[in-house]
Amino acid sequence: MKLIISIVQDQDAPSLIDDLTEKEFRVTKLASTGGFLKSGNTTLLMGVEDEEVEGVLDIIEDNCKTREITTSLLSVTMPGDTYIPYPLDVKVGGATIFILDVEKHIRI
Ligand code: 2BA
Repeated sequence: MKLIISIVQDQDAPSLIDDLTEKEFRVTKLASTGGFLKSGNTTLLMGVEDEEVEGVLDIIEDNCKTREITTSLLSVTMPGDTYIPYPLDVKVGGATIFILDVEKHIRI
């Protein structure tokens, strides 16, 4: 068994979860925050059999899109402690996925 941890953009999460549950995959949704942009994203936990991993990856690929966003995250420090927001274009990936071996899975 594998644990798939998938960090996706909030906009893509509802349709992705719908498609996963429709195919009878079990999924847990966590509200998360990206360390770089400091804005919300969604982390999904999915415990699946080894042979189901590829199917889950296909569903993620179908639902999650790469987007370019402009953020004013960076700031330029000027003399006198003045900060000027500096626009920055960031390409946020469709999904960041980690696949881990599961030693034991128990449902009580
Ligand atoms: P954030 O950390 O908010 O990152 C958003 C996007 O900003 C990233 O998209 C990447 O394009 C850019 N970025 C991140 N760190 C950067 C840095 N140090 N310098 C320049 N640009 C940087 P993605 O790579 O698609 O990541 C989307 C979200 O997935 C991340 O949100 C984070 O929440 C998560 N993530 C990505 N890689 C991760 C990793 N190795 N470990 C844990 N979480 C990760």
